[in-house]
Amino acid sequence: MEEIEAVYHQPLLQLVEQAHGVHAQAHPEGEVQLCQLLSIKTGGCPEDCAYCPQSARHETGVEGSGLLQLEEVRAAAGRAKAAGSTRFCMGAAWRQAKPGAEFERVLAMVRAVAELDLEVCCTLGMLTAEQAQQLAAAGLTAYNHNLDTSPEFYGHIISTRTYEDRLRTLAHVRAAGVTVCCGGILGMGESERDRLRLLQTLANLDPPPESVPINALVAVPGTPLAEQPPLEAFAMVRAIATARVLMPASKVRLSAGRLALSPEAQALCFYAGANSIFTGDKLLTTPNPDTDSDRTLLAELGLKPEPAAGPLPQAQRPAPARLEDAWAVELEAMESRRQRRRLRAAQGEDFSSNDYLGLAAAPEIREALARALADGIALGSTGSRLVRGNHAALAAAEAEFAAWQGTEAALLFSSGYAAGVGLLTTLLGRHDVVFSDEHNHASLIDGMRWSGARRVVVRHNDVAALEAALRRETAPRGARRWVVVESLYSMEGDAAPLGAIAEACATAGAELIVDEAHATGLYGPEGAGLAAAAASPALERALAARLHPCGKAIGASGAMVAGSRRLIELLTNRTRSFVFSTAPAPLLGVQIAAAVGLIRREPERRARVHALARALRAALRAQGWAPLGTEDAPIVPVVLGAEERALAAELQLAERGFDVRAIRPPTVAAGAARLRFTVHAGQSEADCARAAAALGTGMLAAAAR
Ligand code: SAM
Ligand code: DTB
Ligand code: SF4
Repeated sequence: MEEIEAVYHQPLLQLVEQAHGVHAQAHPEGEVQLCQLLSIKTGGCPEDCAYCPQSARHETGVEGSGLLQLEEVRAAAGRAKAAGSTRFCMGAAWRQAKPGAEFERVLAMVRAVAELDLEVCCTLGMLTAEQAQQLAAAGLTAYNHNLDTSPEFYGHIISTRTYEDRLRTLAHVRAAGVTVCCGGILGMGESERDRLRLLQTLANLDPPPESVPINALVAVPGTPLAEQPPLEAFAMVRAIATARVLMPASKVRLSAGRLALSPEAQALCFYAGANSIFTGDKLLTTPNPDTDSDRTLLAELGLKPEPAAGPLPQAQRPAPARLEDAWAVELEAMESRRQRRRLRAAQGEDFSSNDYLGLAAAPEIREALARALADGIALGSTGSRLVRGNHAALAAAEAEFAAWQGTEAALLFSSGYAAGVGLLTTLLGRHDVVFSDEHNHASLIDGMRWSGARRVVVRHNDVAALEAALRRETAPRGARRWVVVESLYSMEGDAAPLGAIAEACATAGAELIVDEAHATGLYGPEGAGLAAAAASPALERALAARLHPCGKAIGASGAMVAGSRRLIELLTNRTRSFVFSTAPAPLLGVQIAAAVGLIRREPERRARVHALARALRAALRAQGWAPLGTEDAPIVPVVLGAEERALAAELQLAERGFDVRAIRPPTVAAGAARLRFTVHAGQSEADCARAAAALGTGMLAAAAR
């Protein structure tokens, strides 16, 4: 208890700062889950909860109602979803849920809401173990059952049931595999110690509740607590911050009582770790801020509604007890969404790989590897780079790479993902702000998220939007601002306006990080990439690091980060995906060095790729398609819209001997499913024409016209 007191009684800003730090480590920052409440059975409750307008023992004028009809609930849930809520919570003014027709109707409601892919929560009073299991089987995500206050103060508020009753229901919920939503109310006349005892009790539940609603008393005339003075805003902030520190992984919900909280107080609550609110102008029976004012508040604070998580197995159906069964259910759910992917051997003419220059099988590189093998190169690296794995071939590849890029140094990572996540988690501080192109690769997004920096997503390749965001979004004193972009986008096939982006960064004093995944080897002097091509004083000033995955035009694997000697030394010391990985096999160093040499010596390879890209685009246009992307870029996407169309096109091309892959949501936006063609130096213009014809002569082209 002393520890909790020490957290709670810190100077307010220090407490908020601590909580914010905990929050940033465990949750995507700047996201707030929107939830909608619906009272499915109102008033007339036999319990004597002193705060509650629905108790039959208080004269509150709440109009009672019987249990709503299924269709009313389904319609309300549909409206909630359309308004952006991702969780729907149904409350009934019952002491306990009684078995029978009404409970069956509640189960049907749970099923109906789950079918809408919303998280489903219920609060129905006490439950038996069997009822909890029935709700689980119907698809319930969470059960809300609050402890309300400390065990010591509880008797002052409720006499008709005990703390132990509450804990028993919570245990039934847990045992059924439903997540627990459990919190309390502040401002009922309890002491500060009572508030801390409540938080302590919640945090000591094993595991702690996944969801912790913190309510401020809505003092309803007619209830025994009608005359309670309003809760001090800072008490709410302290309780939220302390809950966040004690229960880092839980959703902390800023629940009832927001009408009495100023926007500034709510802002502090969000900063301290609240990441959910109830929206809509009514809670269960009492008023709540209207949707428009909440929307304005969130926009002002730079917060955005948390996107739907996608159907969790738990949200859909009870999680089977056996792990293998639970995995089977999850795989089936993917199958039913047509999102179950399978590893398969490549077949057909290659119009899908990223081996743009044909180096993955180049004889010159084979020879370099054969020579190294003949010279007795070690096959395994035997340890991490900082221990025994720092093989001369890896260091030589880095030196060759840096010389090519014109940077002081370079560092090899075992994959592009490891490099992206590692670079960003090392460089970005949690107080920093990072401006991220909306089409950045998942490795960059994960790195930005895990860094804890505040992420501002900027419209794809829109320099004016970036400039506006840089003017608008400032960083706290001592923190930095970063811009993270790719130089050629993998699913769009278009190049970034790097010169203008660098100017914007230099003007705003922001640092720039460029991922050259698809441009390395194809553009710029000696194929060094688009950053090298865009060289300018502004780029020189702004560019902090560039990332060069080696599994695309270089035809190998791994990834290099290129930059200053200090940058590379910092990464060598601090980047966890580097420090804690076994070094790549020395042969990878030989392969990358040989490929870089070839790229520098043979400009004709990339010239071929650019010519083929133009040829394929022209051939597709001739068939009536509108390929995306920069004219000479080797990635040639054709948007087909619906997933089914993209899949049918993939199949049709496969039947005709071409390997072209459909790219579907969530990799691209809904309704923007596409085919992603790529071209390779070894192909001919005639090959491109045949591939376009294979798409164009099919029923797809007919349907599109
Ligand atoms: N009958 C069920 C029960 O007690 O669990 C469910 C409904 S009850 C209205 C859900 C929760 O809303 C209560 O546990 C309480 O924490 C909160 N609540 C009720 N009236 C409130 C009020 N006037 N102000 C703040 N929170 C309130
Ligand atoms: C919770 O802790 N707060 C929500 C939800 N759980 C069910 C309910 C608040 C109700 C406020 C009073 C009313 O509107 O009746
Ligand atoms: Fe009934 Fe729940 Fe209100 Fe208590 S809080 S009176 S149990 S509806």
